[in-house]
Amino acid sequence: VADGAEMMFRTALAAGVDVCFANPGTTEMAMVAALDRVPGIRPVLGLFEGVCSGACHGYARVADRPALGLYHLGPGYVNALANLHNARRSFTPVVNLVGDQASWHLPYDAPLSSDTTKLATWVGWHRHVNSASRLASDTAAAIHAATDGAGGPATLVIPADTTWDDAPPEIPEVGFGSRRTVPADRVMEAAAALRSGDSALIVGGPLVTAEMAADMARIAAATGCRPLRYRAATNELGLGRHFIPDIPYFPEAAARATAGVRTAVLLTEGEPVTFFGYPDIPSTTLPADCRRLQLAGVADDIARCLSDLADAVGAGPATPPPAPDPLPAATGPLDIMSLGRVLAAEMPENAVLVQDGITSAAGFLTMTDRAAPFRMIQAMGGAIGAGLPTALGAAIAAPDRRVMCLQSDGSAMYTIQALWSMAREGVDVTVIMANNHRYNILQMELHRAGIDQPGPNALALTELSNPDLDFCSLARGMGVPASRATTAEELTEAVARANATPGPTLVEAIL
Ligand SMILES: Cc1ncc(C[n+]2csc(CCOP(=O)(O)OP(=O)(O)O)c2C)c(N)n1
Ligand SMILES: [Mg+2]
Repeated sequence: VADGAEMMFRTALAAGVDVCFANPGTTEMAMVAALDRVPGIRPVLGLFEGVCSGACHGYARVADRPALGLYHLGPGYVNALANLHNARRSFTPVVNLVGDQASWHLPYDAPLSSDTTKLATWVGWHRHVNSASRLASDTAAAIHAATDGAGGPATLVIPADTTWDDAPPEIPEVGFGSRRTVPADRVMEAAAALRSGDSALIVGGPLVTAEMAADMARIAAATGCRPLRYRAATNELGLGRHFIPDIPYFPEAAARATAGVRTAVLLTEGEPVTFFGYPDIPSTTLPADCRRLQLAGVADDIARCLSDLADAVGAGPATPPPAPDPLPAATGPLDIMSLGRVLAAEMPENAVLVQDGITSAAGFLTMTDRAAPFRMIQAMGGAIGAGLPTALGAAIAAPDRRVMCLQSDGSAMYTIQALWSMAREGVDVTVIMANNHRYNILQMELHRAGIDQPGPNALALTELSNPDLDFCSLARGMGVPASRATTAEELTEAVARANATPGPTLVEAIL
């Protein structure tokens, strides 16, 4: 006879969910044992739960189906939450299996007990499993919930007895959810609005493909609208693809990007807002008197809606974008521009780039159209510590592609142990560690707040020095070969070598 845990994994496998990023404990032992009876599921150990949840995010952003995250009661799940928040904000399907005390042990209030079900409410759909006979159907419900509409994390709280008790051997019906189709009359209304002059077409959501960018360019050519991206979690970019600018991060730049827009047609999550509130600056970035037309949201099929919209405005056939000027080779000391040039020049064809460079990515982001075609993943939730785990998950999902990871130093240290999982799994990842020895963005924010000469305490909380972090030693200590570059020539050489070497390599770029 099967137990609940075995039927849980068999159900996941029946849906094509076959990777489990895990950090287990005693309450999950029946699950751990069941993985040897359901060998189709690949277990990947993460040495911190935030590694597992970030890896689930990266995996789904490439594989287009969820992975399982396996966690140990409330404390383990809480450790996973920041990257689950990033997954939710990126509309990424993830299925969380959170072990809990055996139901009859809970009243004794043992040390690891907490209100796990209450914690599970934080990032979306959640269910407490009541019996072993329900575990498989609850798993099917979680898989559907994670993939339906907008997509996002779905969490099962699983008392240990429901995993080890006998369960009926039937696999329930299980499958993925779907997105909605935007009705034709709404598309016609938006087409008219785009033609009204001074209009903008703002697109985002889980994935903006090269075809979607081409449709945006066609619609812009037909209507004169301004095409912009907003909250696009994954983007297909690079040579031969239309360069559609993002609405910038800082509010002044964001307001400039949308200045003069009188009609905005939105196919994304809500209207553009600033990341934070600042005194005397509006929270929304569109002009106050601009008409907003929400054509599609993230629960809709945005790709289909865009192509319907292109038809509705009578757009011409897709044309290739104008060829950009060739990039001059980067030379001399590293800065964010030369770092960007090296990355653009060394991007392997069809790579996946996990972009978590924070301020060090600013150069590269102006020249994405010079790189060989690639897919870029960025965590939309703003919780730092996403990059390395996301790269781990992306690489497990795409064993035939090189994963590049542009990673800033401060963010890296939240989940640095993802490097160990990369080494253990032997995944092909090139990490470019942009080491500027500081929380640079926070120093920029201090400057924005009018503090030009931060005091010693403000510096203590924003400098990553004394001691300096040695990322080459950290990487080697976790089984990842590493080297350091201080010039563009050194970085070019090291990245080219890393890209030609199977397995993970870290290149520390000193800025
Ligand atoms: C979970 C979480 N904690 C803290 C922050 C606040 N925060 C935003 S950026 C940042 C530092 C980023 O430094 P680094 O990764 O080195 O990038 P840099 O700014 O130097 O480019 C911090 C601490 C956050 N966004 N998320
Ligand atoms: Mg930094």
